[in-house]
Formats: sequence, C-alpha cells, structure tokens
Amino acid sequence: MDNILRIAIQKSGRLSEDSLKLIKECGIRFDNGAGKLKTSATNFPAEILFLRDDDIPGYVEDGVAHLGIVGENVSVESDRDVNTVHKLGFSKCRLSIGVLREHEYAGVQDLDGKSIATSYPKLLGKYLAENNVKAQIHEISGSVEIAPSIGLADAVCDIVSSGSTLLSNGLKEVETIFKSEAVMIASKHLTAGQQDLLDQLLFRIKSVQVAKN
Ligand code: PRT
Ligand code: ZN
Repeated sequence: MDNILRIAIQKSGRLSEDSLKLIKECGIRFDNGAGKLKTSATNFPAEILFLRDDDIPGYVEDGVAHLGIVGENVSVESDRDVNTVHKLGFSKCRLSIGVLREHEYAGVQDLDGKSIATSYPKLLGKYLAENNVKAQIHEISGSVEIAPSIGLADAVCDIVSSGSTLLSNGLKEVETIFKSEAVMIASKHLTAGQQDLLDQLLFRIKSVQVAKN
C-alpha cells in the first residue's frame, strides 16, 4: 500500500470533468466505467476514488485518500488538517455576501445586528470577526439565495460565479470574502514513496499548466 497514491475526486458536479481531464492530461490512464466509486490506473501506481466533494478533505486528513481535488472554499471551510499542495486554475468562483437589491448598503458595518444565511459559517464567521461585525449566522445547506426574499435572513453569503443566481433572487453582491479555485490537497502522513509519486504528479501537472499558458 506504501507505493500507491489514492486520489479522491468529486463523483459528479462542477469539479468532476476538469478533475478527470487533468488526471488524463497527466498521462494517467484508467477505466472510469459509469457508476464506479473506485478505479485503478493502468500505467501509474494510483487509484481514483469518486466521492462527494464535502467528504474529500476528511478522507485526506484521515489518510484514507492521499490526495484530493476540491474547491479551496470547501477545503478551508472543512478546517481539516491537510496540506494544500497546488492551485489547479479551474472552478474559479468567489464567496460573497449579498443583500436585497433595494437595501441601501454603505459598507460592512451595515451588517451589524443582521442575520446572514450561509453554508460557510466558518469562513463567514472569520470575516465578520476580522471586520468587528456582530451578525447572526444562519447555517443552511442549500438554496441559500432564497433566504432574504422569504424573510429567513437579511443577507446571504454564498458562492458566486457569473452573479446570475444572486440577480434572479433580487440580490446584489456587496462584499467578496474569499476567492476560490480547485486545489490539490494532500495528507500530512505520506510515506516517502507516496511523496515521490506526488512529486512526479505535480511535475506533470505543472507541465500541463505551462503548456496551456
Ligand atoms: O454533490 P457534491 O456535494 O459533490 O457537490 P456540490 O453540489 O456540493 O458542489 P458543486 O458541484 O455545485 O460545486 C463544487 C465546487 O465548484 C464548489 O465547492 C466551488 O468550489 C466550485 N464552484 C464554481 C461553484 C460555482 N462555481 C457555482 N457557481 N460552486 C457552486 N456554484 C453555485 C453557487 O452555490 C450558487 O448557487 O452556483 C450558484 C451561483 O452561480 P452563478 O453563476 O449564478 O453566480
Ligand atoms: Zn458538496
């Protein structure tokens, strides 16, 4: 087991296609038959695990997976003890605060005493503390953007890409609190053999990235 790298990627979602593409562009071949949760590479000592993105940092912390590809937003929010070894340049997005479009907004102090719905309580809590704002954090797991229009919260803090979801829910983006992209995370307990494989993989990833620029 010492000389195999187990790489966790998202099973199905916004990261999946680019994660698979990156691994393939590194010259690693494997059979990803539909519905498979695990596959072995045929020309590199690696296994690929297909998981929900939220589970990836924990698997990597525990060493069940040695590497993972996940949004930096998810990795940082998870607060797991892992190394971020490389930024991958895809799935770029930002974590932003939005308020109802008709609300006048002069600055972050306006959030004092307000309630904010989010799936990112740790990142939001840190931002509010750094800005000396006392707001109530409502943790919800999905459809965050609907909260203000149904009176559940005064504001939201969610992932934004094009901005169209905020817009279609009558919201405007007022603060960006975190910029994210896909990152490769690694376990802190790699064997020397696994570290060597990781170095080989990172060399290939960097070559792919250079070739694209
Ligand atoms: O099922 P699983 O748990 O694995 O996946 P998931 O549904 O939790 O995650 P997924 O696939 O939606 O997103 C995976 C990662 O992609 C996120 O953690 C981010 O790092 C990144 N990413 C990039 C995004 C977006 N862009 C994005 N636009 N994640 C989510 N969104 C959502 C956002 O939550 C909001 O609802 O899209 C909406 C906003 O998009 P715009 O374009 O309207 O602004
Ligand atoms: Zn998820």
